Amino acid sequence: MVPDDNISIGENLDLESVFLESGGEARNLEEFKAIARQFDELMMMFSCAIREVRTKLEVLNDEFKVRRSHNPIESIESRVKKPASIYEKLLRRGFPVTLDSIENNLHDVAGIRVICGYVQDIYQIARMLIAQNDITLLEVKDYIKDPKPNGYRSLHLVVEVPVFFSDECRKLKVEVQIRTIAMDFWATLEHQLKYKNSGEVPDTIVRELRSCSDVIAETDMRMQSLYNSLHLGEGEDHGSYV
Ligand code: 0O2
Repeated sequence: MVPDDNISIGENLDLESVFLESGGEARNLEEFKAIARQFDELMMMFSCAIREVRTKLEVLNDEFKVRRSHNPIESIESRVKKPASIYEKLLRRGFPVTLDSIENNLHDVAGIRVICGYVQDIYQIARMLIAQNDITLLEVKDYIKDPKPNGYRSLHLVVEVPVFFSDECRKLKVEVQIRTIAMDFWATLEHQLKYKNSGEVPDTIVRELRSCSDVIAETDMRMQSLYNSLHLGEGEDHGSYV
């Protein structure tokens, strides 16, 4: 079935009211299907944006391996945000639940997590990524320099990347989280603890998590010093982002 003419990609579609009003009627079901198709298309575009940025990171890592015998990146994970999380975040932030709103108001629908060996690798990878002339840096949150009160540490970048489709070039936002293996270990376990306790973690545990994060940060620094002392002259980057 052909969707109604008044439903076109990128228009201010009110997903929430269509969901609520659909009630099994054919016309609304068609609208629902049309919107679902456009939602799928948007998610496909975000997943292509992830591939573009991921390839850039893999290229940098390969180059480092060959030219400098060093692997700055240990692993890369990526995901497109789940529909339920998108919906929850739009509501929590007071944004309309529309396709345009997803694209304009959320910066983490496409997410990439880069795990590095050393703290200096984080800043080096970040600088090299944003120096590329098709990448636009939209936002930086340096939770390494300024950790969250709970001890969360990571460098977050929001970048925009052009993606070429058959009939258009679309600029899409991708959130890149870059952290060390140690920071990732902490964040993964902290997330699991929070999730298992439905977000409610007793104060004693919160304090203990913060203390573990500080120990981890100290260890990251010591590992960086060990690396630098064995690779004299190679480590010009001293962990500063700008
Ligand atoms: P998921 O599953 O990664 O999508 P928000 O906190 O999302 O309302 P904003 O500005 O997007 O607002 O937050 P920010 O600070 O950029 O961080 C968002 C993401 O960073 C989170 O995504 C987590 O992946 C990670 N993060 C931030 N703070 C913490 C933390 O205290 N602990 C852990 N483990 N991870 C954190 P989402 O959307 O929560 O989840």
